[in-house]
Amino acid sequence: MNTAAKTRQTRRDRERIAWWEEARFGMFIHWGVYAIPAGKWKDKAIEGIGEWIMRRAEIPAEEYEQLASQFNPIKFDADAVAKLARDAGMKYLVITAKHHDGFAMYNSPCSDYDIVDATPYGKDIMADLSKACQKYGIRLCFYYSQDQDWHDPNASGNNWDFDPATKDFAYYLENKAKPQVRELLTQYGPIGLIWFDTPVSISLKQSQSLSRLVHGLQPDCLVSGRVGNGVGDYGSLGDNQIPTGRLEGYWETPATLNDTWGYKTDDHNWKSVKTLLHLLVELTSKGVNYLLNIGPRADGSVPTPSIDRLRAIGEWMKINGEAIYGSKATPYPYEFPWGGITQKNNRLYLLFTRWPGEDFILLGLRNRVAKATLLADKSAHIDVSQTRDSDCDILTLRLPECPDPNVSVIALDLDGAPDVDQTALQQTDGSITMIASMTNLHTPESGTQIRIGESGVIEDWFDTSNWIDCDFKVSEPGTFEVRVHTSALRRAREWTGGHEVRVDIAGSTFRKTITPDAWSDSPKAQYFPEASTVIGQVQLDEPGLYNIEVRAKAINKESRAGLSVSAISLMRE
Ligand code: FHN
Repeated sequence: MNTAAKTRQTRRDRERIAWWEEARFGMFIHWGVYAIPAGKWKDKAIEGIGEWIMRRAEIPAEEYEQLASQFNPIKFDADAVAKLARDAGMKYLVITAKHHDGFAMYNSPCSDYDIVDATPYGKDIMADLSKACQKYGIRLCFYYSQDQDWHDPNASGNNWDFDPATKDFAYYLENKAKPQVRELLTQYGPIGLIWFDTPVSISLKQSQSLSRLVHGLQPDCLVSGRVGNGVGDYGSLGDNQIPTGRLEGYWETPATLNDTWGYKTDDHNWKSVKTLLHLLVELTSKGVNYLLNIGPRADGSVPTPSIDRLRAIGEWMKINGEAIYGSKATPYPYEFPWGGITQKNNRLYLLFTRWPGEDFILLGLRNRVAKATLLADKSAHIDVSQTRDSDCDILTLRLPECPDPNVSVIALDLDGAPDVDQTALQQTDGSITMIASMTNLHTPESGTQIRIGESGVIEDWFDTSNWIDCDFKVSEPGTFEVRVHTSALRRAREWTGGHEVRVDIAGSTFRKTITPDAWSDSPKAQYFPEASTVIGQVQLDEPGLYNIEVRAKAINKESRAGLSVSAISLMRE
């Protein structure tokens, strides 16, 4: 599935996306008639995400259709939903106008299978939402499943009712998808974006024609990367995917509060406010918008755990939002164990998910810092000192008590645009981390070439003639444990090891099989497991610049992802 956005941006493209780039945080709403079974079909719990019940249980379209006659969401309060988004600090709202089940959650003149014609409720919730969003300054956006439609014989997805051999996707696109997209863009005023999804069979020409349709009807409306074939205005990472390191360009991650998107009675796996804020920090500091989902019940009410969490995020945003809205990704090439960094003009924001205590040291910042401000208490004094030691800039902050155990933010006013040493530097805890995007890729002229994938991890490492290397700076010499970190990928959600690697560092050579010596427990690894393999110990006796090389000696043939290296790390013992 190619979900990246177009790579060349015109001035018009940049103007169109400016509001979205500023917004950083949005609400996703998965709501449809699947909220009635809510994960159970004929008393049987159906595994997986709630809105997929029709496909997972292979419910015949004629039977599933009957759900519409029970759909009466009298508790749906468009005003309260838009206000919840506003109170959470979200700037846009994307609601499922039509999901893969094919049911239109709006008044669709071209179909009777919609909320107005097929339900006892009979009203158009999108008209109400459009008004409410305008009232609260939220951009209304629509999710539209352009490829899968399990209710339609010509669309993708339903092979239990409809013979795939007789499907005519072009007919579906012209006669249902495009007319419905037209309706969505002409019935509800200005729309922020159309969130297309799962481009399983759509061709490049078809993706382009859908995108042209959207831009033709509403020139300011964005098209999500999942329109397919690299055509969208911005890229969409995998569901709940957090990249390794900062990304270039425009990216968004759709994410869940629990595990499902559409409401399921038995999904109580709610993420804590702390985790959600950590994810917000991680995504924003990497230049990725966070589109966080709620799944209303069939009666239209929003589950209380969702409301509570969003309100708590909103409280945090009131104090710390300036570090999020309109911010750009960190100027640092690597990640920090204590949190993330964002930037805006000459300001750098340090977002601490782990408060460092009294003294905090940041290495590699070449600017002069005029002032440090704690956003939660602007009157708190923060002592700033800057020195330069063996070719490295050292900034020390003397910090007050931790104001917010979830995330606390310090703004640094700099003497110019952030200027940061891009070398891998040894941190004060003795560690050195080189993430995949910092390494040099050496690829063969023929054969499969490795590349840095959309999530910042090395992909396509199937050919053993590829290799990588990276320079790093040691300031405190000693014995170091060397690790290679590997990650699951979007195309193969399961982590696989079994590859043999050779690592060369400072005259020592190690051979090792990739095994999960330690699993990452960071929120980032919840849906895309990450493991590290201990390669060996190396003695680095002098401070200075070193180099590390990683080669694949054998690739596990069973692995669909290949050797997916996310980072190399050294830790002084
Ligand atoms: O299949 C859908 C899924 O139901 C949900 O809508 C997510 C949200 O990003 N998108 C698809 C899977 O990636």
